[in-house]
Amino acid sequence: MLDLTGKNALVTGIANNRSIAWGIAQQLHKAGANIGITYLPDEKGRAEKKVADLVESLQPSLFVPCNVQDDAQVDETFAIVKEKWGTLDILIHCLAFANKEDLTGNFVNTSREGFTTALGVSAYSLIRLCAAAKPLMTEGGSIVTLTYIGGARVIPNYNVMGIAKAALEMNVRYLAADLGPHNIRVNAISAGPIRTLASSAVGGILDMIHHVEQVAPLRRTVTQIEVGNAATFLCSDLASGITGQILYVDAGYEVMGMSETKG
Ligand code: 0WE
Repeated sequence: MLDLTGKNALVTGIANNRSIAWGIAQQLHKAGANIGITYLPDEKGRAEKKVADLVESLQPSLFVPCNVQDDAQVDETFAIVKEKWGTLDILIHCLAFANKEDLTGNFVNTSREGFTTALGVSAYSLIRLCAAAKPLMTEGGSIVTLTYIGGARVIPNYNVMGIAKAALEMNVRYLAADLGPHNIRVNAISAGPIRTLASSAVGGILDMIHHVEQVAPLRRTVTQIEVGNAATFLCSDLASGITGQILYVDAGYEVMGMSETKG
């Protein structure tokens, strides 16, 4: 029933073997999808080698640099998709960035430049990728992005990323309405906290994981593979009636009130 054979899936946001995007790519591949990978290029080409080595087992038929802050790189990425694949079925958006100084301390001190950076990379980029993907999704499509509960409620230190995720979640709804007539579905997965390159760079992530292990209904955190399974479902025909939704994959944490107690 869940079979992505013959589907072309472009996955953004793999940095290393802890990336949630890596969990998603593995599960899409397992379901039979043809995989394309974009990576964030760096000056020394280290990222390219690292990601290329990691994804080798998925035999990606596309491997392209794409910094979403550069419109030319986005255009080039989808020109390559069009040339090599012709059509696109699945787009996975796992991109976020805020300046480190904006992920700690007093939110009120967020700078205009820091706000613009966070919203541009983390929220606007979804609109841009959807616009580029739309003409290639001629047989319909499924687009999945990653969000976090900090976009819906206040999480200490998440700060400007919370505003970026709130914008991203609203993007999902407007994009779902806009692209729905083309049979393109747009959904987000709100993942619970996971130790990744991005989360480990912020102080206190282990305390947050410990908190989730105490209070989440399942008394544990989630894995990249569990997020990958949910993404694979959303990209499959099993989810053909689902668009514009935020699906919490968080061991149930989101339903809890009084979460300082164990219920
Ligand atoms: O969305 C995220 C992480 C996003 C992120 C992380 C970094 C760290 C390094 C965006 N930009 C940067 N910039 C850097 O320079 N998460 C959901 C993980 C995360 O980040 C947090 C969290 C959690 C959870 C930040 C503060 C508090 C909790």
